[in-house]
Amino acid sequence: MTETRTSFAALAEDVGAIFERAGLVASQARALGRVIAAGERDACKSHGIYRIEGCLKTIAAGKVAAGAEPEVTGEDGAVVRVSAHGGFSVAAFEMGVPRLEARARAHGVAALVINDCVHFSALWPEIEALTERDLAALAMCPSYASVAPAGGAAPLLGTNPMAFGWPRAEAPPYVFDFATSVAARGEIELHRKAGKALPDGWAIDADGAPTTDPEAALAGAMLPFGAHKGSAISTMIELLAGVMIGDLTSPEALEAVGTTALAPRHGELILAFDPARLAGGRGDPLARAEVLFEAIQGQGARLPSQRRFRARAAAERDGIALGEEDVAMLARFRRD
Ligand code: NDP
Ligand code: PYC
Repeated sequence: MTETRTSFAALAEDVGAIFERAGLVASQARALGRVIAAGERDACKSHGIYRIEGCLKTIAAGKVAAGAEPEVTGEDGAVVRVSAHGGFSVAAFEMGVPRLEARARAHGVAALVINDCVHFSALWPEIEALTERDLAALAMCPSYASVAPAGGAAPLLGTNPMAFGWPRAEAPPYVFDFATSVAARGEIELHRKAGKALPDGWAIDADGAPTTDPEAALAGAMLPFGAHKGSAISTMIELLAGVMIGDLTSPEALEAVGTTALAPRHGELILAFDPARLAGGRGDPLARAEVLFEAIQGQGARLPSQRRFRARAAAERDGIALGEEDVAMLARFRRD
């Protein structure tokens, strides 16, 4: 298969232009271009250019406020609140970050609440925006009901991603970012498109029986990771990043949008921590963290995001590799 190489900047601009042509206001379109190009650059295919089609469908269906500019709707102590006013989450996050940083520095810990956003993206770009500012960070959001709770057999919880980051002085940050389902729904869709069976243990069909058929899984329910443990963490995300911030839970988001084929609309919660401030002089937290990371790697284990950072380094050196299908897809979106 022939590969085409492109740069992050060129791909981000290309994708942003596709969204501007589809009617999205420039601030949202460019933010989407950056986050989708970052997914492609870091070899996170489930949240790379494959997502363009779903976002375009969401715009065409009128399920995202294409002209909305985010707005800071509250700043109160350690809490910053930004409304996306029905637009995609990414521009709202970018608006909230400097305020979140200032409040985390002032209080040691601070929260960014994003309300009324359409959310399809991976969380690690947001986490890295905070680790770059020497803050530790935790982000989470619901999605739409597609995961059965442990012991149940029907979709109720979302794939509810949770991501954490810790800044490192001499190395890329420690970052993990995962769905609380066994895999992201995007992975199931990629298996369906490729005609590949799912690994065992990812999903059940509409009758509640285990399945490796992606179509049956999409019609049935995905399973939480770690059985009751993932189910409880996913429920916590519904509570903290849905109920607590006055926004939609995954079942409510599905009811509002009406289909899992479009990007869901709900809120997001991002917490930022100032490690030096919280350590209160009891040792250097960044130096102590390095001891732990060294011990993990000393056993031959890898740190989360190392695969991603390797892919990023390769893409920065050689360009982002796009296959023929990807190039054709981008050309089609440019024409449509
Ligand atoms: P993965 O299972 O692919 O990866 C989860 C994390 O674990 C990554 O940080 C990964 O690092 C790390 N990891 C994987 N294997 C190892 C290993 N052997 N040792 C150490 N670390 C490892 O993620 P998911 O499929 O669960 O989620 C993919 C993306 O989907 C996420 O970015 C998430 O935010 C997004 N998502 C978004 C949703 C939304 O509503 N917006 C909903 C659900 C998911 P590495 O990348 O380096 O492999
Ligand atoms: O991959 O599970 C997923 C997902 C849902 C919403 C955005 N991504």
